Amino acid sequence: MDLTIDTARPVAPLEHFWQSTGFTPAALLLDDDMQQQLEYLGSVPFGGVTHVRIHYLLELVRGSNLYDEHPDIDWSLLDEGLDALQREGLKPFFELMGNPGGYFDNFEDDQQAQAWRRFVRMLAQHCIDRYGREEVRSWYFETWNEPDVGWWKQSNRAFLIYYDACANGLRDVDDQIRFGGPGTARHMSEQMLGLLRHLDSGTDYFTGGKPKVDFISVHEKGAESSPEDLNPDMRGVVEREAALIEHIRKMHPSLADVPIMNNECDPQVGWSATHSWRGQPYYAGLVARTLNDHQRRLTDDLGARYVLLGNDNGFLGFWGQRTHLARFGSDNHRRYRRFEQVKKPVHNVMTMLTLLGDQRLSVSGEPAVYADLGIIATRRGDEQVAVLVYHSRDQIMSSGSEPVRLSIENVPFDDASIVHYRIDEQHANPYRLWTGVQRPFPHHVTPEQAELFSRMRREQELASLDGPRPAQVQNGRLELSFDLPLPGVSLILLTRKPSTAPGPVKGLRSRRYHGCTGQSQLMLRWQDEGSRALHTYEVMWSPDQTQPPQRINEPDLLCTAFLHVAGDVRGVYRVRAVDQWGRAGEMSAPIEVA
Ligand code: 8U8
Repeated sequence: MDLTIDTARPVAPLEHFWQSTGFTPAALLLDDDMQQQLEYLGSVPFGGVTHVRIHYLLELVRGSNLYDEHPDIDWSLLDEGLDALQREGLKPFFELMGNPGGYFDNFEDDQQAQAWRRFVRMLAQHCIDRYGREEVRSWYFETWNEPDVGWWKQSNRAFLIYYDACANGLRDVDDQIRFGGPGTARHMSEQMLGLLRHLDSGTDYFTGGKPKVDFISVHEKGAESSPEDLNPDMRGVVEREAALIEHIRKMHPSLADVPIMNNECDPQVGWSATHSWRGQPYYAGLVARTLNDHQRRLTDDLGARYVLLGNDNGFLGFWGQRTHLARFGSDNHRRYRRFEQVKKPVHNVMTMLTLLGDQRLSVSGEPAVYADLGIIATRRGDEQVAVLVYHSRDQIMSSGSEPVRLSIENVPFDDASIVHYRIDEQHANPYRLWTGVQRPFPHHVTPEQAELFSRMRREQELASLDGPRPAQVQNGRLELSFDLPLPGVSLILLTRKPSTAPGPVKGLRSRRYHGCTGQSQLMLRWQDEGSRALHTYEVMWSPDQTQPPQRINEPDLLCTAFLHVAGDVRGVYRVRAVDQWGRAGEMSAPIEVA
């Protein structure tokens, strides 16, 4: 593949529309292992994971007298769950799903419809009081999950009344809160078509006017649920979404400009079934390719307002399950609060993607949409050029390698540094270490495996294949050649040297967790320093304030989290940022762990 990128020719803004994940049920938000996962999700820099879509959030709400004008509502568990997200800078993608107090089983009953609207109004007001109006406007609110496959127990008519009750409850408080649906599971199901008719030509149950809608959501996945590793059909996913977009334009032109999303865009239905590719680079490659195919086919070709693509992969589970991290330890979350978690390649690809710029660049030689090889070439102002190249195929057992030649032209700076990050079988792939040993069952991690976990954690960070080093930019032109294995994802960053060293690291905090290997664990989290010229964070430790600090993170870190695992984790911790020229920023204020 021979590609020429013209840095001087931005073709369109690049929205980072993929920064979302999801899981179920909401009660997991209260558990240590989910909270540790949230720390990792929140540590992806620059908001690389922003929205978390969660079923049954309203099951965390307890209430009585919900048919009354002034019901008694206890928000405390919901608050605890949403606080856990907000602590990590994450936002709920809030499905209005659940049955608080058990009052709601038929929205065709007017008393229940009115009560639901009132309840949603109180919920919106409560969220604004607690998190602020601007913050809540940056969330999404959505209907019940997949009302077409059994999550919804009421009639289709009741669903539309429920829809209007949600919309009006939110609008009663703030018209700028974003609301949509229906998040249906089956292609063009009656529940999707019925909602489109309602939004286009129906009347709002409460106002008699036009129903409110801020987005239309759908779920399209690549393969059905099966204990087998079916080869996913991600092209089919995009084409079915295209068919929905065409249907809306043809049948409901008044809705043609409503933003659209697939907020469960998973390669295979059935998050908990074991498909070992989910722990491997194959899945990371599919995510990169699928979002680029969405961008090209739906945004570029069809001109759709495509606003969000979510992988529903924020569950807790093992290598083969649909999760960001492999979790080891007892399945009984509540009783045995000891666990280990290791990052998967699909987590790290979110870090690669967040490093992309905000303008897409013109590329010549780009393969057609749906090709195995693809590129997303971007820049960010005059500071950075970021180019992602993937090699991915909808076929689980396939391998090989392709030569890639990049010619980057009109680079707007000379004093550039270059760094090449890579995910493939040999890079950022801790699963290969797991399979290389006589391995324990996930539920029976023992102290003998401490060494294995420390090796997997050395491997779990996004690592550089080449650089950072000075780039040979000549007359604004840089040539680069490499082989890209299948599956594989490369990210090349060309960065202008900032005039100053990184700023100080702020907001350092820590939390203890209990692992399974007998070692102590301390999670350190800090705020993003904000520099796109970052090479690594350095986590510094000393036994006390009088001793010189030493770096304890072996791998370089682009993320703002580090789990310190050691016999003892007492002492003084600090963190600083180091840029690609080796310049260190000011150390954070220390925290002392007794
Ligand atoms: C197609 C389909 C049929 C059905 O009976 O139930 C479904 C349930 C179907 C598709 C999706 C589904 O649930 C969603 O998908 C899950 C999964 O494991 O793939 C989860 O990711 C989601 O939380 C759930 O909304």
